[in-house]
Amino acid sequence: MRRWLGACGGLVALGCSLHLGRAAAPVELRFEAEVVSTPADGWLRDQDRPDKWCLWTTEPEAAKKRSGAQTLKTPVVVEDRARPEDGAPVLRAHCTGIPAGQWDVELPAVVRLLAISLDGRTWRPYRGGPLARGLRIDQGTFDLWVDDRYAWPDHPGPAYFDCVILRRVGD
Ligand SMILES: [Ca+2]
Repeated sequence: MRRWLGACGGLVALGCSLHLGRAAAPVELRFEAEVVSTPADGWLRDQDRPDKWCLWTTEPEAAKKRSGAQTLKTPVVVEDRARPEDGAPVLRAHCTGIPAGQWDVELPAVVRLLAISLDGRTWRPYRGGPLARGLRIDQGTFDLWVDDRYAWPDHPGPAYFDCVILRRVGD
């Protein structure tokens, strides 16, 4: 039930156009990282460990900063990791119930570098902004793999995986 609420509760119409002849109103889908990601034992609640994600629920003013007032965060990555299996486990975010169309994808407020992959094999660093633009989704699902792999030497600390946002850009 929680998974269902998390996925479907994020369907938000951001406004509707009054211009006749316009296509459907812009739509944003929001999937909470801790709802759609597996394995669920890949994180510990409010505990920092070098080999686990932390589901951080005790951050001051979390309701203002984080979607759902909580976020997953990585361990501190001191230097780039050689393999995905090092450090915290790779998380697979499986987003469902997506209407067919074209979508921009973004992860908000990452702060440092997450490792992301669209196929579970090819990785790249990601610090925010468009993760994909105009991605065609016809089968109702979007999968993203997220890992702790890249260091941020100038200001070491965690990177945040809060939620996956899809914004509709076309039919
Ligand atoms: Ca890892």
